[in-house]
Amino acid sequence: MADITLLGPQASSYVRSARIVCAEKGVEHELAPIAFGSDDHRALHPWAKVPVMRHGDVVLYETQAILRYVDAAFDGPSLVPTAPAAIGAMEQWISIHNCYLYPSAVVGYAFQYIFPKGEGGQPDRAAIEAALPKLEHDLGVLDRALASQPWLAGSFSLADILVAPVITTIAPLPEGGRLVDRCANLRRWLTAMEQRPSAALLQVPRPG
Ligand SMILES: N[C@@H](CCC(=O)N[C@@H](CS)C(=O)NCC(=O)O)C(=O)O
Repeated sequence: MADITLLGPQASSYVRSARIVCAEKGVEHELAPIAFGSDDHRALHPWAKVPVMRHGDVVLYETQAILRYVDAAFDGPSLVPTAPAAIGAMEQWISIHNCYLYPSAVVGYAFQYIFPKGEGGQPDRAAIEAALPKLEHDLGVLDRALASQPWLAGSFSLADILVAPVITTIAPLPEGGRLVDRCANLRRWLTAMEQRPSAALLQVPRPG
C-alpha cells in the first residue's frame, strides 16, 4: 500500500504539485478520485477543493500545507531552503502563485479552454483576450526572476513545485504557448523541471 493517498484528479494543477512533492521526496503515493462537492468531500475539505491528503491518521487540505508536510515528514533532500532570504523568496512565490498566478493563468485563461462557455460550446474569445494582459504580466515577472537564478528561491524548492504545473497547463494552449515561448528564462526553467524525476507528473492528461 502506498504511504500517501491524494484525493483529486491529475488535471488539477494543485493535485499535480502534491504528486510532484511525493515523487521528489521518493514517497510512494496513490491518486484516488473524489466525488466533487459530495458530503464525503466536504467532510474532508469544507471548501470542497482538491487535493486532500491522507497519511495514516493525518488528513490535510490546502496544497501549501500538504507540500510542507510531505517535505518535513519524510527523508530525502529538503525542498525548503535554509537561508532566511531564500525562505522568504520561497514563501513569496507560493503566495504569488496562490493569489495572482493561479487566478490569472488557470482560472482567467486556461479555464476558457477547459470549460468553454462561448457560443456552441466554444471558448469565449472575448474572455480569452481579456485574460491575456494579466497573464503576460505574471509570466514576465516570473521570467525576470529566473534571469539570474535557476530556481525561484535560488535552489529547487516547494515554490517551483507549486508554480510548474500552472505553466504546463497553459503552455500547450495557443496564446499561453506563445507567451511562455517569449520568456526565455521561464522556458529554460521549464526544461529543467521536465528533466527532474517527477517530470511525468507535470502535465495535464490528454483527453481520451
Ligand atoms: N487553496 C486550495 C486551492 C485548491 C483549488 O482551487 N483546487 C481546484 C482544482 S485545481 C479545485 O478544487 N477546484 C474546484 C472548485 O473550485 O470547485 C489549495 O491550495 O489546495
